[in-house]
Amino acid sequence: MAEQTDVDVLIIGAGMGGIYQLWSCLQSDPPFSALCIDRAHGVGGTWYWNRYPGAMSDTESYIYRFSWDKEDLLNYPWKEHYVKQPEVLGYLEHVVERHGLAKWMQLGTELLGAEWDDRLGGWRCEIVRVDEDGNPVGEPRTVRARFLITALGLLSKANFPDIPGMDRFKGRKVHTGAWPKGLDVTKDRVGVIGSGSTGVQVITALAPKVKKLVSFQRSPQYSVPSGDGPVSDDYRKWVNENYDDIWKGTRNSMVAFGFKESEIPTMSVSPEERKRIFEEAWQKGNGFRFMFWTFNDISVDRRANDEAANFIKGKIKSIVKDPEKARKLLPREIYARRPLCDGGYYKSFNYDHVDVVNLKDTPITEMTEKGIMTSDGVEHEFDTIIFATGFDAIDGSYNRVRIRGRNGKSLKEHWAPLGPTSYLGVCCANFPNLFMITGPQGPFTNIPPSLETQVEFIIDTMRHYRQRSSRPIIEASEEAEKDWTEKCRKLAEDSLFHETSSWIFGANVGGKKYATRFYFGGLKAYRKELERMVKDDYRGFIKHGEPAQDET
Ligand code: NA7
Repeated sequence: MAEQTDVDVLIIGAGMGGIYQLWSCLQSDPPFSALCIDRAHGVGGTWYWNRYPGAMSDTESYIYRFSWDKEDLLNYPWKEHYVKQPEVLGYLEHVVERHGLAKWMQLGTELLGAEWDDRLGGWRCEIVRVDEDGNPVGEPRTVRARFLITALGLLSKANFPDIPGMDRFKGRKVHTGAWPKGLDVTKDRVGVIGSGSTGVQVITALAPKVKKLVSFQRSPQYSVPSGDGPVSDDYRKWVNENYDDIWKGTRNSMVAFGFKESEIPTMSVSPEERKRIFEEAWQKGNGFRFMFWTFNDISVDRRANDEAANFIKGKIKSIVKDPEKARKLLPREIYARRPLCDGGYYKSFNYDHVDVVNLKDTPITEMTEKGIMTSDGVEHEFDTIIFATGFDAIDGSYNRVRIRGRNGKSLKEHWAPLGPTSYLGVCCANFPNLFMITGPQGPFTNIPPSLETQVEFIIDTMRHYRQRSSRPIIEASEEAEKDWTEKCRKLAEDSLFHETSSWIFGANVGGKKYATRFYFGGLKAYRKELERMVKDDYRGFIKHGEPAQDET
C-alpha cells in the first residue's frame, strides 16, 4: 500500500490567487481536499501588507475583482473609479466569508520548505505557525500534499537598500510593503526613498498632510493622472448591464485593463491629431490607457515612445512651478517601465514643504542619527523615513522558501543559470505537481484576469490528470520550459521595456540575474497558448505511465 497524502492540494498564500484557487478546488466534482496557508494573520496577500497611505489599485474598480461570482459582481459596492487598499482588503475578506472558505485556511502559518517525494507522488511540506512578527511559534509539522500551488504574489519580498549607517537613524524606518496597522505619520517630517508606483502614491497622499516631505529620487518616472473620482449610479448601471462583454473584451485584450487597445501607429496621424489623442488620454486618466489606448507602438517603437514621453514631459513642466524642482522631476530615460498614474503627484511639489533630491546629482552617502546625508554635505532631518524601494520581485518571493523538486534541486538552483523561468508561467521542469500563480514568465497585465486564467488552467489540468490516474504526475519537460523561456525572451526584446532597468527584469536588486520575468505577448495571446497546448493533448508535459493498482 503506497503512502497516502494528507490533502490533495496545499495552497501557499491567501491573496487573490490563493482564494480563487481554494474556491476552485472545493467546487470541483469531486472536490479536491485543500488547505490554504498564509504567514499573514489575515487574508488579502498584497492587500494585507501594503497599508501605506495612498495604496490603491490603478485598475478601474469594476475589473479589479473576481469575475466568477456574477451575483456578487453586480451587487458588491464600489464608490470610485479605483479601489483603495482598505476596500480591496475588505472585498477579499468578504469573498472568503461569503464562500465559507476560512475553514480551509490556516493563517499565521508559514511554509518552511517542500520536497518532492517520488514514492509518495507528492510534496512533503514543512509548515509552522508564526506570530504577527513572523517568528515561529511551536514545532513545525509536515503536510503531505499531492499538489503544491504557490500563490505567493509577484511582489512580496521587500527590497531594502543597503545604506551605510542604516541602524544609526533614531527615527522611524518603515517599508511601504510592511506598513504597521494604524501608523500615522502626518505630524512628521518625512523622507521617502523611491519613486516607483508606490513612491508616487505615498508622496501624493502624504504631501498635503505632513510637516515636511523630501523625495529621494533615483530615476524620475513618467506618471499621468489617474482620473479617479466618484462613480455615478448611471455609470455603475452601465457596467452592470455590460459586465459579460467587459470581461470578454478584457480577456481578449493585451493588458486586460478594460479598454480596447489602439490599433494605429503614433506617426500615422498628424501632429495635431496626435496631441489631441494624448490630451484625451491625459484627461481620461490611467497609465496603461495612456501607453496602450492612444497608439499601438509606444512600447515598441522609439519615435512613438519619444512622442508620448515629450507630451508627458511638457505636462510636468507646466504643472511644477519651481523650474529647479521640475528639472529634477523630468524623466531622463525612455517611457518604458510599468506605466504609472497618480492623483496629483507633480502638483505635490508645488508645496513649499515638499522637495525632491535627485540622487543622480547628489547620492545618499549615509544615514545619520537625524536623517539622510547626501553627497553635497546636506543632512536632511526626519522623524520618519519611508522606504518605497520596491520588491525583490517574483523569484524573490520563492527564494526565501526551500522548494526542492526531483533530484533534490531547489527552485533557486533551478533558476540560477538563466534567471526565473517556467513553462507557461505556471510550471517548472523537474518540479512535478507544482503550480505557480503569477510565477515567472506569466503575462504582463492587470493581475486579476491573468490570475483567473492561471487558476482555471491549473484546476482544469488537475482534473484532467485525475481522470487519467489516481496518482497523477503533472510535469513540464525541460524542452518545453526552454522553448517558453526563449519565446518570452524574444517578446521582451521586441519591446522597449528591456531598455529600462526595473523589477520587471530583476534589475532593481543588486546581484540578481537580468532576465525577463514576464510574457509580453498579452493576455489574449497567452490564453491562446494555453488553449492550443491543451488541444495538443497537453503538449510540453511529460507522459507518465499509469501507476499499478496496488500502488494506489
Ligand atoms: P518599484 O517600481 O521597484 O520602485 C522602487 C523605487 O525605489 C524606484 O524608484 C527605485 O529607483 C527606488 N530605489 C530602489 N533602491 C534604491 C536605492 N538603493 N536608493 C534609492 N532609490 C532606490 O517598486 P514599487 O513598490 O514602487 O512598485 C512595484 C510594483 O508594485 C508596481 O509596479 C505595481 O505593479 C505594484 P530606480 O527606479 O531603481 O532607480
